[in-house]
Order: sequence, then C-alpha cells, then structure tokens
Amino acid sequence: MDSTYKRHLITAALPYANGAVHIGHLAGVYIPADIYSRYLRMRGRDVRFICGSDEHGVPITIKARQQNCTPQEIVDKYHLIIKDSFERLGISFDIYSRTSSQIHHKTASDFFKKLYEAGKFIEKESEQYYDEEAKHFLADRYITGTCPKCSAENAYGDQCEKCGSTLSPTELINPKSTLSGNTPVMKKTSHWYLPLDQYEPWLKEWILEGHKEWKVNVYGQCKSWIDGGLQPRAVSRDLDWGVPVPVEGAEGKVLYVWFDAPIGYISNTIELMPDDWQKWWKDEETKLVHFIGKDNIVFHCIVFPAMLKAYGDGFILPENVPANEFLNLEGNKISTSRNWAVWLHEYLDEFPGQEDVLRYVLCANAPETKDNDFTWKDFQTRNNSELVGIFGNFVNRAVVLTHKYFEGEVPAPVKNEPLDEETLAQIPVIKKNIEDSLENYRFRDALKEAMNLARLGNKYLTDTEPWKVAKSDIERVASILNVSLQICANLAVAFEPFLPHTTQKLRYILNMKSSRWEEFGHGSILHPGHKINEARLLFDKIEDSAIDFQVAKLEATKELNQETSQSGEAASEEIVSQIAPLKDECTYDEFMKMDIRTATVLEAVRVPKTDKLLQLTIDTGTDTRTIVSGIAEYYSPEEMVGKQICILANLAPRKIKGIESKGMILMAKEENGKMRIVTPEERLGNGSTIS
Ligand code: B3M
Ligand code: ZN
Repeated sequence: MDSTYKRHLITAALPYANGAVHIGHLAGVYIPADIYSRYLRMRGRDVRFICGSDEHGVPITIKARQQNCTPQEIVDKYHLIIKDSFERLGISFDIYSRTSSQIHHKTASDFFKKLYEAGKFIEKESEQYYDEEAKHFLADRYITGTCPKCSAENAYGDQCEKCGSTLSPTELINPKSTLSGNTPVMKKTSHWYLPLDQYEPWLKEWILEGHKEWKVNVYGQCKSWIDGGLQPRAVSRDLDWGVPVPVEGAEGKVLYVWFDAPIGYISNTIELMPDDWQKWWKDEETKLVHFIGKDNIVFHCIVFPAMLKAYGDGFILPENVPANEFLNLEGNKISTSRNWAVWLHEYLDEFPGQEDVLRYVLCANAPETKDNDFTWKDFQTRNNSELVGIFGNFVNRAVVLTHKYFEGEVPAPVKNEPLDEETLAQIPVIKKNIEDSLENYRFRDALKEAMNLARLGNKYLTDTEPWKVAKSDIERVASILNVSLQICANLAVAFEPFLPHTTQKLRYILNMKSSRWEEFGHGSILHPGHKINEARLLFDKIEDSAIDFQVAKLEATKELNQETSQSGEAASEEIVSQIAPLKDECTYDEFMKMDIRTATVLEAVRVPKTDKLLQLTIDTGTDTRTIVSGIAEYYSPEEMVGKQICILANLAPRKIKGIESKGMILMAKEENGKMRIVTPEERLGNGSTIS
C-alpha cells in the first residue's frame, strides 16, 4: 500500500461531449478508475477522483453543423447525458465538470500565456487549406476528396475510412471544403508549437529509465514514440470553437484541444478545491494516476508531462498511467459514427437495477493487456451463472437458513470442525491477493479473487449441507451458519469497490452499518446474537428475451450500416432510378400539423391471410400502440424487433383487416418499388419529435 503518499489524485480521461458514453469507455477507463478510487478511500487514503467533459475540438463543431445547431448546444446536451449516466452507474467522481466552463478557459489560457511569455513555444508559419467563401481555415475533417490510396470518394483530410489510410489534406485528389463545397485554396497561417524534441532527453530519463514498472503496452508505446524522435507539436488551431489563444493578433485561433483538455484535470481540481488545489498538484507527497485508453497514451505520458515540465512551478508528474486496450462489441470494433455500441444511458434504461451486472462483466472482461470482446451471451452467462448462481445463491441460502433455524440471529459457533477454521483461514489470503492486484492496477485479477470468496462460501455450504444436519445436530448448524455469515460480511467489504449497489443491499440484509476495509479478513465481523434482516435477492436472472432484444438492436444497426454503404456505392455507380414527381405545395402550417416522432418496435407479427402486412407493437415514448404496415415484403417480423422507426403519430386510427392501426411508419420508397424504413442517424429516445 502506497503509505509513502499523503494524497492520491486520480484522473479519468475527459470524454468528448459529442456523444454518449459506451461500454468501451467504461471498460477502458471509468470502471477501473472508480474501483481504484473506491478501494483507496476504503483504505483511508485521502483521494480526489477528477473528471469532466472535454468540450472542444473539431468533432464537436462537425456534429454541430450536422445537427444544424451550435457547438455549445451539442456539449450542453451530451455533458448532461454523460454526467447523469456516470452517476447512475456509481462512478464516484469527486467532481465532474467541463472544459467550456469559465474556470477552465481561464486556467488553460493562463497556462498557455505563461509558456508563451517564457518563450517555451516556437512559432511557425505554414500553408493550410482555406475556404474563401466560408472565410475559414479548414481542419482536416473539413476537407474531403478522393483517397490517393484506394480512390474512395469522400476520404477525409486526415484519414480514409474505406481503406483506413492516414492521410494529410494535401494528398487528397480533388479536395473539397465541407463548408461550402468549393475547392479550398492554400493560405499562410502561423501557429505555436511545443518543441517536444527539446524534452526528449528528459522524457527518456523520466519514463524509459524511471518508469520501467509501467504496463508493457504503455511503456512500449512511449518507447516507440521517443525512439522514433519527437517532433514539435502544434498547440493552437484556426477554429472559432475552443479556448481563444491569449495573444495579440491571434483572433480566430484557439488552443489545440489536446493542449487544453489535460489542463482540464487541473481546472476541475481548482473548481473542487479553490483554496487547496495546489498541494494536490504541486506536492511530491501526492500520487497522481491517469486512467485512460491506449489512444491517449502519448498525450498523457509525453505531451502533458512536457507541458508541466515546461511550466515548472513544482507541478508533479503522473506516478502511473495504467492505460487499457480496446473493447470490441460482438467481434467488431465499437464505432460511435456507425452506432455500433452499447450506450450506457440506454443500458441503464433497459436494465433497471442491474448497474452492477455491467460493472461486473466489464471488469471481468476488461482489455487490460489486449483488446477484448463484449458479447451479450457472455453478459447473460456471467450474470446467471456467477452473480446469481454463486454469489447471490450463497448469500440467500445463508440468510434464509439463519431465519429458518435461528430467527434471524447470528448463532454462536457451538460445534466447530476443522473445515470451519480451514475455510475461515482462506479469507485473509484472498484479501491479500485482492490488495496486491488492486495496487498494481490488475482489476480483473482482483475481481476474480473477490469472486473466489463467494465460491469459497458457496462450496462450504454445499459441502456441509446444514439443511440435512439440522434434523439431528442443530449445534453443528449453528457453527456452519456462523462461518457462512462471516463470509457474507466479508463479501460486503470485498465487493464494495466493484459492485457498490450490491454491497449496499448486502449490508442492509446483514444489518451492517458500514464496511471498513480493516474489518475484511476476519472470521468474526458479525457477533453472535446480531440480528440480520430478511433475505432479498441480490441479483436477478437475465432471460433470453432481454438478450435477443439487444442482439436484434445491433442487427438492425448492422443492416442499416450495410445499406448506407451499399446505397453509397450504388450512388457512385450513377444508377439513376425513376423519381416520383413532386406533390402539390403545402403550407408550413399544414406541415406543422403532422406529429412525426421516433419509436421502437417491441413486437412484430405477420397479419394472417395477407402477404404484405405486418402488425407491429411499438413504444412511442408516450404510449405503446399497434400499427399495421405494408412492409412484409421487405422486412420479416424478426428483423423489425428492436428497430427504431419514425412514425406519423397523429394519423387518425383506422381498422386494417380488423386490426386498429394508430399511426403510420415513414418509409422511403423508390419508384422501382424498393422500400426501406426511415430511421434517425443514431438512436434517439423514443418520442423524439421530427420536424
Ligand atoms: N477527450 C477522449 C478520447 O480521446 C479525450 C480525452 C481527453 S483527457 C485530457 O477519447
Ligand atoms: Zn482509401
């Protein structure tokens, strides 16, 4: 245990506020960081767990343009969704703030200014693409063109999504600005750069010599960056969204998002402790640990430390950066743009009261040393066979039997046998293994050890069979249940960092006021005569139907992605289909009478004796209703379950084949007859209004 440190400052990567949080973020960063912070607090350490939304950067401005709103509106929306979903999952930040805050703008701006005035930057002029109509320099993502490697259309200035090549804007063939559609011109612009090359000797010493204990994937990436020769790194950008560069004549320029974002850790700390923050960031007796994903290693191990080093003033450096690899979903890379993800806020809505199941599965499968895969089948199996079948089953039997034979009071151990001591002697061993694993950022191993405690209890009860012994020897049963209840009480402590919702329930059942780490490991937490409460299930079985629904949702997404790419290909083959003539003009008021909303298909069946009709049960966000639709030729009932659709919600109800149908599904229909449902670009809440 790091008893040499007075304080522990834990940071978790600031999630971009241009989308929700998904299971990849949780497994990679937030669940391990929360387990570590909770554990340290239980050990009585002085901890601050810092995070907040990362609200600048080009992706946010692109999303704002796509959604025809401002970047501030985008970050306001997603900051709240992210913050709320973290709270519901039990991620115990001491502060979750945001980088569009005034305090962050001031902190980042002052940080830049100090380095600028100390001459720590170099200024370089370069030529960049400029859109003369939009009067805007173009960030890489604002330029598209033909990929020089695979000739795919619509490659971006930094990357071709088709062949995955990393590009630079000048490589694109026939570049176009996404702002005006025009061909951009090259224009001179100057920016400031942090000369990372000047910090190479120091970084070699600090990391390659001084932190050989860092995780192999982290140390290895740092070594290859340093051995590859560090280059000056831009710290400003031509953008109108971000922290303005605080230098005369720098209008239209902002701090590069990866310069300002890590300073967000500092500004969040200042916001949390305005008078006290300095000792957390400028005292060697503070241990600083950054929790991140592997794509952020260079920024947290090389760029940000170089910034702190350049700033001086006693800023401490990270003691460790235990970055995780990536989590895939059902064998494919998680992708927010293709909606191939399990979104935390959706999970919490669809699995109410099962927050800890997700925490458990994502910790058990965490990509700690290599990319790993999340499947819904494995999620169900781990819940049903491990949480329900072992942990929950053991606790339930111990508590029910204590009520059955001892009126809910912890019995004194009257008739002990060697097995009892042998079993209790296992507890401190398991505790030590958990401590070693947690203190070395091995969270999967720590969780496995905690689960071994539940297995120990479950096996002990099964082997001793108190329900049989009770017929002849109630004194023996007293000892067996005393041992079992001690193991239950130890579980309430051991699992606190991992499954906080569950241990809260378990403490209630055992009538335990708190769960202090130092109690863990003893065979006498609950004293004879201690009254426990009635049993209640810690975990619920997850049925196949719940898993089928989730898989169907993903299938619908996959199909939509395939269509989108196919229709993209079809378009590039210049297939011109007959297009229906426009209808007569309608007035704005006439259109506004239509109430068009999103909905999700819950059930779907064929209408008997018809070829074209499906009867759908849908959730409109305000009600569950039936719609009959002529799409059976294009979609099977199975395909429709889980799909998000758009409906005309206020169409007068009508009977179709004797079934009352309330509303109409929006379908796109080509003149050649092909029909496809219309669905939002990414899943929204049911009942979202479409205008
Ligand atoms: N906003 C998250 C990411 O790269 C990025 C982390 C910033 S931490 C200072 O996914
Ligand atoms: Zn390409």
